[in-house]
Amino acid sequence: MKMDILLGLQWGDEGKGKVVDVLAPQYDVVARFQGGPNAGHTLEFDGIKHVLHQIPSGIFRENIQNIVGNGVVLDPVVLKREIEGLHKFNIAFKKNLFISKKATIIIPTHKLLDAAYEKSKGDKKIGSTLKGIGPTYQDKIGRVALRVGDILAEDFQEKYQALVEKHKTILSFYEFDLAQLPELEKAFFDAVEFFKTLNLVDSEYEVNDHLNSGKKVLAEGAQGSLLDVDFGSYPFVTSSTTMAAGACTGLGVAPSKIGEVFGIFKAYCTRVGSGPFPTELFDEDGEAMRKEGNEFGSTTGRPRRCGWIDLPALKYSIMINGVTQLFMMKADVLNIFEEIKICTHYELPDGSRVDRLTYELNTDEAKPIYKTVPGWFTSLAEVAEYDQFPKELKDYVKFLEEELGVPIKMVSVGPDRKQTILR
Ligand code: 2SA
Ligand code: MG
Repeated sequence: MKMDILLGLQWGDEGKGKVVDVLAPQYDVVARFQGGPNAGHTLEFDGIKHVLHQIPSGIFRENIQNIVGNGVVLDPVVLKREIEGLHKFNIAFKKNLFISKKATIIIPTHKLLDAAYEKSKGDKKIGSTLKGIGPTYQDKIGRVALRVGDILAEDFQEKYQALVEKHKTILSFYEFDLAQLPELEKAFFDAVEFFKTLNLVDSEYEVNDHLNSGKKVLAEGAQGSLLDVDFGSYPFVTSSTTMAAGACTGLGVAPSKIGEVFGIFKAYCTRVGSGPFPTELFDEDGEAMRKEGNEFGSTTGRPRRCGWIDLPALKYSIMINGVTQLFMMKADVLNIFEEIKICTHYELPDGSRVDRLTYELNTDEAKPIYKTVPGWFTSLAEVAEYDQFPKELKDYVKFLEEELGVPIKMVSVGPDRKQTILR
């Protein structure tokens, strides 16, 4: 069997959690390959809203195994809290959750470093979620990080202390107050004990064994392609490989074993944190989108920046990921607009038009060129199949599909599992 990949094509929060939840019944395994507690995947069913940070979105299904791969950075404190928070739903963690021993551990000083680095950047800050993501990946690449398997070894405490001393030296350079560290460490070691009771495995064998025995595996991306450390709007990116190739390195699956690549995008655009966003709206339309779409960070609660859909950016993401099917989310948020804008190009100060995200493209100077189309301006609450879509929505879907060159196979018209229309 080949492994399918599902990922976001914008700046995150495209609705990946919901799509995984809808697709999950077709899969035996759901696996996370990058990111960590910075992610917030929202799933809504039976009138309850769940936000998952580190646990794969297949966890609510009894017959699905959930794997956290080596490419992930894990905060034991957040994981413990997340698992405890789900206890009332009788989830079979022992049977269905597996964590790579090669995943990297976020320790308390990584979070302090995240805060210190952000503070030192002043108004050039990344707008990080302050979950310690950047400093942890830095230590991984710097070959000094602690990995999940290390917590089982006798010298874990020593290894931990060596890393903390290193961090303290850096933190003293930033004159960072360490008063909260003892309390954070207490919670950390408490969570590490809990962590030892979970299934810690060599997940690359797990995933490949599943594929070889004919099981269906879905790799679940976090954040979005435009936050990828190589191809995103650097330096305003996260520190992991969020694109499809990251599923290979983050799970230990060969490129020749990749099947479908599902690209998720919102019918408009949002971004949380700093960095360029050419189609961002600063007017009442943006405000209305935020309110209608409830666009607030599901991890940090920060208001998300909102704007119209950006086709050059989407085309770029489709290219670097090799997307084979598109899923459009949150179409219902656009119900409130009589007219909808679609950015097809950027105009540069010299008057030329481009639709490529080159290194030189200065998005502060690039002006989005819009095609304006009529909105459907009606509720989609009663829509249960594609034929019932208002004509304007069908036209919107068709126009995007033609421009993007990849079929839009699913359109979401509301938060519930049931409000997901297949084409
Ligand atoms: P970090 O914390 O180092 O990964 O931050 C670097 C940039 O990546 C952005 N980022 C995100 N963008 C959208 N959604 C994310 N997850 C949460 C959510 C975010 C939240 O689902 O809403 O609750 O605020 C996410 N995680 C990281 C971040 O904003 C920085 O621009
Ligand atoms: Mg999110």
